[in-house]
Amino acid sequence: MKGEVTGFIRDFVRDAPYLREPLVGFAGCDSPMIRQLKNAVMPEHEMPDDILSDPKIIISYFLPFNKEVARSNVPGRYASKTWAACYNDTNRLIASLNDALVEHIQEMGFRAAYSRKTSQVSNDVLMSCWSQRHIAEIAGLGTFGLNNLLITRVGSCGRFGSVVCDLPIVPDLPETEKRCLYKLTGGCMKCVKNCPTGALREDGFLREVCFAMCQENKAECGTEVCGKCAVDIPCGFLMND
Ligand code: B12
Repeated sequence: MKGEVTGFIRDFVRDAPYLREPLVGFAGCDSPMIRQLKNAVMPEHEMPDDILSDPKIIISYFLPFNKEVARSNVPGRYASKTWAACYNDTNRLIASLNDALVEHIQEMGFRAAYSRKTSQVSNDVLMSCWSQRHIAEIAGLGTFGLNNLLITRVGSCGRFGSVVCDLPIVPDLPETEKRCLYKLTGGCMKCVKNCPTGALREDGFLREVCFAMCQENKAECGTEVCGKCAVDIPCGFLMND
């Protein structure tokens, strides 16, 4: 069944011209790490059974951008038009993929649903009640980098989505392999150097400062993005596909 779900996701996004092949991981709804999200993120973080009764598995997927998208976002202080367009396109793609995946799972004779609370709570609370990166980490898709992004085996430059379901699937285990050069060697820090505002620092991440930069970009390119910490870094792309 893992192969069926993974194949469905890969086929669904195959024609998106700005993506590489997706990664898919499976988190067990009874993992103690899921319960801990109320502490790690916030008390209002949803639990899988807020989304679907008697849930078994969270399907988490990573949609990696291609190199052209990343390269477009390297020069200058502001996000490229291509980066902004890909952000908007992947938002739509994630929504339609989730709907199609739910339908597909129902056709397989099982139940599925997804969180509707994936945006930030408000401009004052820059967190969501369903943290895609934390879910992806539990589903074995990657480990956190100094850039504060989840670094998968194909890199950190891309987007995450997820669907809760009751498919009888054996969960994947969280990865232990660190891929962030700073965490491995104390060196690199390219993401910190790329950050145009100092939001990303060696000693932490200032989300309000990052958000202010995303808003500055909105005035420039119409979309609240930035992404300089996801491009022109050694961990943006880790496999040559
Ligand atoms: C709110 C939000 C923002 C806010 C606040 C950012 C933030 N860090 O929270 C703002 C607007 C500033 C923002 C900016 C960006 N965002 Co944003 N954002 C979100 C959103 C909606 C919720 C994030 C959230 O609630 N985080 C929860 C808090 C508690 O987590 P946190 O601040 O990251 O802190 C945790 C990690 O650092 C982690 N951690 C760090 N090191 C380690 C080590 C270990 C061992 C562990 C266990 C944990 C850990 O623990 C911290 C505490 O829990 C998600 C979508 C979603 N629903 O998840 C997208 C999301 C996180 N954003 C994303 C992206 C791409 C961006 C930008 C690049 C903008 C852009 N698209 O151009 C920047 C990057 C900022 C950065 N480097 O983190 C992607 C990340 C993809 C990836 N590869 O990781 C997401 C997942 C959207 C998606 N669907 O793919 N974002």
